[in-house]
Amino acid sequence: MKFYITTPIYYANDVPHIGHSYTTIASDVIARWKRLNNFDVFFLTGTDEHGAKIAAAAREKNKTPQDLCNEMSAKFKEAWKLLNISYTEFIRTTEQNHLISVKEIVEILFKTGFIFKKKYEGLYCLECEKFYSQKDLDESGSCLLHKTRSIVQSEENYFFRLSSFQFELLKRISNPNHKEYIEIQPEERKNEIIGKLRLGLEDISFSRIAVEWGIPLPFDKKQTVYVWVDALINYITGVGYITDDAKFQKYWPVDVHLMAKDILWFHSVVWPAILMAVKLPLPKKIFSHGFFTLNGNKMSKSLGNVISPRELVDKYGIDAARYLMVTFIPFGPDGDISWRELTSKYNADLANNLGNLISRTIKMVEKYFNFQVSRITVNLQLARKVAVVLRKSFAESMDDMQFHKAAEVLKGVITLINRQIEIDAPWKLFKVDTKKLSSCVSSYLQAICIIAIYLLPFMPTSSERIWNMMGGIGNINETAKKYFADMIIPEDGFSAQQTKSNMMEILFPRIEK
Ligand code: ME8
Repeated sequence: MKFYITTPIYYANDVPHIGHSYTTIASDVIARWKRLNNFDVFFLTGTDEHGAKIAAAAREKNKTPQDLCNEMSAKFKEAWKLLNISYTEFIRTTEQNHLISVKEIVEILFKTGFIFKKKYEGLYCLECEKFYSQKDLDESGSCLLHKTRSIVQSEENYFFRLSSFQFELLKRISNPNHKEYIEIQPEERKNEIIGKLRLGLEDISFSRIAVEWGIPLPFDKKQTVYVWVDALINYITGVGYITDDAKFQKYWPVDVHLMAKDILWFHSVVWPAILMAVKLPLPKKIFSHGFFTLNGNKMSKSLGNVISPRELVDKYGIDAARYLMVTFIPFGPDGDISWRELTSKYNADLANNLGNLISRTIKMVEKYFNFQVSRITVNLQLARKVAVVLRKSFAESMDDMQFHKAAEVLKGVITLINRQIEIDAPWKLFKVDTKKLSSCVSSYLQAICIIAIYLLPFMPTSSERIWNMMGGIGNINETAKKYFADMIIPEDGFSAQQTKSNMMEILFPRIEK
C-alpha cells in the first residue's frame, strides 16, 4: 500500500525556523510511522521560490532571486538533515520539471475556459501573497496575520473561475460518502471552511503582470502565474506529473496534505478546484494544525524571538527536539511554547520517566548478572501486556495524528513497567532466588525493546540505542517492520538479554533550568 504525504513548500525568502520545523517533523513522524506499518511512503517537502515576496527579499539583500533561492533552499535542506527528516524528495519550484507541469495545468485551464482576462483593483498583502477585501483587514487596512499594510494593486490579470466550484466543493468537503470526499481535519476548521464556502466564492487572480519573478503564462508571456497556483502544483510535480506517469499513477492522489491553519483555504478550496477543473483526483485528507506562539508572542524577526532548528537541537539533542516539538502541544489547536516549559517536559518525560527506566534496568543487568541475563528464562509476560496497549491506543493516536496522546500512551506503559519492578522487588531476590530474578529482569528487557520499536517514529536514533542497550537482536528497523507485519513477538523475545558495559550511556541527561 502506498502513502503520500506533503508539507507546505516554504518560502525561500528567509532561513527556516521552528515553525517550519514543526510541520516538517510532524510529517516525518507520520512518514516513519507509516513505513513501520509497511506502507510504501512518498514524503514530499521543498521550497516555494517564485513571486513578489521572494523578489523583494532578493532586492533587499542585493542578490538575484535565483541566488537567494539557491542559498535558502540549501538552508532548508541543511535543517532537515539536522533534524533527521526522511523526505523522499525535496522540490524547488524553479526546477525544470515544475515549470513543465505548471505550464501544462495552465494550458488546460485556458483551453477549457476556466481562466479569463479581467481588469482588477484590489488590496494585496505581500507577506501572504494574497488579495484581500476591505472587510478581511483591520481598521488601518493591515492584514490580520502580518499586520503589514496592504497595498492597492490595479492590474489586468487572468482570473480563475473559482466561483463555479462552490457547490461541487461543498459536496466533496461535507459529505463523507461522496466518492471524492476530501476529509478536512480538525473538525472545527473544516466547519469554518464549509461556513465560508456557503457564503459564496469569488473568482481569483491567476496571474500577475507586475511580477517578473515567476513562470510566464504560455499564452501571454507578459504575465506570470500567480505564486500560489504555481506553489500548489508542486504537489503533483513532486510525484512525476507529466514526467513520470508510472510514479504519478502510483502516488497521486495524496493521502495527507499537512500545513498550519494560515494556508488551509488555499489547500482545501483553491487547490481542489484547480484539480477538478483539470480532471485530476482530489486529495484524500487535508490536516491543518494550529499556530504556536512563543511566550505568548508571535515569532517574528522584528521581535527578535525567532528560534532556529539549530538552537533547539543544541539544547535538547536531535531526537529529544523532535519529540518535544510534536508532543508539547496537542496537534491541531493553537498553542504556546517557551524554553522553560519545553525543558520541564524534557526532564519529566525523557530524563526522568524513560531515562530512569532504562538506567535502572541496565543497572540491574550489571549488578545482578554482570551484563549477561541467563537465556534460560525468557519472560515475555510484561512485553505482551505492553504490546497490547501500544498496538491499540498508541496506533490509534498516531493514525489520528494525535502525537501528544501517543506520547501519553508511551508514558503509561513506562509507568506499567516501573510498577511491575516495584511489585517484583528484584533487589529482594538478589542472591535469594536467581532464577526468579533473571526471569524478572528478562521481562523488563523484552518490554523495553517493544517501547524502543514504538519510539522509532519520534526518536529514530535513540530508539536504536535503547534497543542495543537492552540487547535487542539484529537491526531494530528490520525487526520492527517484521513485527508490524504479523504483530507476533518472537518466541525468544526481542532481546538477547545481554548488554555491554560500554552501552551504559545516559541518553537524556537532565537539563537544569
Ligand atoms: O505559506 N506555528 O510558506 P511559509 C505552526 N509558501 N506552524 C508554523 C508556524 C508557527 N508559528 N510558522 C510557520 C507558505 N509554520 C507557502 C506555502 S504550499 C503550496 C505554499 C509552518 O514559509 C506551517 O506549516 O509561510 C505554515 O503553514 C507554514 O509554515 C507556512 O510556511
